[in-house]
Amino acid sequence: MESSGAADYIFKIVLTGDSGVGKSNLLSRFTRNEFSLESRSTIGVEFSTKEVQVDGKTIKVQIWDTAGQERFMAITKAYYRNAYGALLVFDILKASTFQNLDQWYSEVRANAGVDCCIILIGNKSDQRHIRAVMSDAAKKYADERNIKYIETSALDATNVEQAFRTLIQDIYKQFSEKVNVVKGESDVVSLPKNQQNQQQQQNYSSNSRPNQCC
Ligand SMILES: Nc1nc2c(ncn2[C@@H]2O[C@H](COP(=O)(O)OP(=O)(O)OP(=O)(O)O)[C@@H](O)[C@H]2O)c(=O)[nH]1
Ligand SMILES: [Mg+2]
Repeated sequence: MESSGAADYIFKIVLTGDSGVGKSNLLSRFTRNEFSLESRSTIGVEFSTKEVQVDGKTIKVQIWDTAGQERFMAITKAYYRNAYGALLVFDILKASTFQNLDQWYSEVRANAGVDCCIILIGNKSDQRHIRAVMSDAAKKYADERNIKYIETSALDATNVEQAFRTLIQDIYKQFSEKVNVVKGESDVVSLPKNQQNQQQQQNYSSNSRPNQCC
């Protein structure tokens, strides 16, 4: 989608998980509809944006693609700060990437906040005939943490758009609920409506974040 330069809201989201699970390709599939069989491992952090429409609003998402290699952990976890959502990615063909999820999950919770929306992504579903992690096990992991589970393929594009959109919609839904609370409180505080809107928009931009996310 073309950037209109006039987004209603800006949400920051992060991609996290072991090296090689397909984070960078999920991002390039979502933002540019591109896939590379020989993509290089991310060094530190990369960044893309995309605008999406939700509920008649234009939402600009800033997507931070973090390196999965252990040696970058000190750098990448700093980028979880102020994130409203995260895609926690593992490779359904590689059990170790599923076993390591706790580490990534804890880092997101510790640095982005307990309220950050998280979706568990089992990537490389195009190769599901040789999968090492069963859907039931991944679903159970997600259910125990009260998060959603989606299987994707960056290679053939299955569910990639849906995964990002679900996360963005979840963040927006949480945001709308908070706005309703603020509106309720504003009956008492009586802020002018234009000021309320400005304040709410700032709260959900990447630069200002008095409260943790959804
Ligand atoms: N079959 C298949 N291969 C994929 C898929 N997504 C990514 N790959 C391949 O997996 C390898 C690693 O993909 P990347 O996107 O670079 O992985 P990453 O998670 O960004 O890795 P780091 O940057 O090191 O953290 C590449 O060879 C991709 O072509 C997928 O959906 N299906
Ligand atoms: Mg990468």
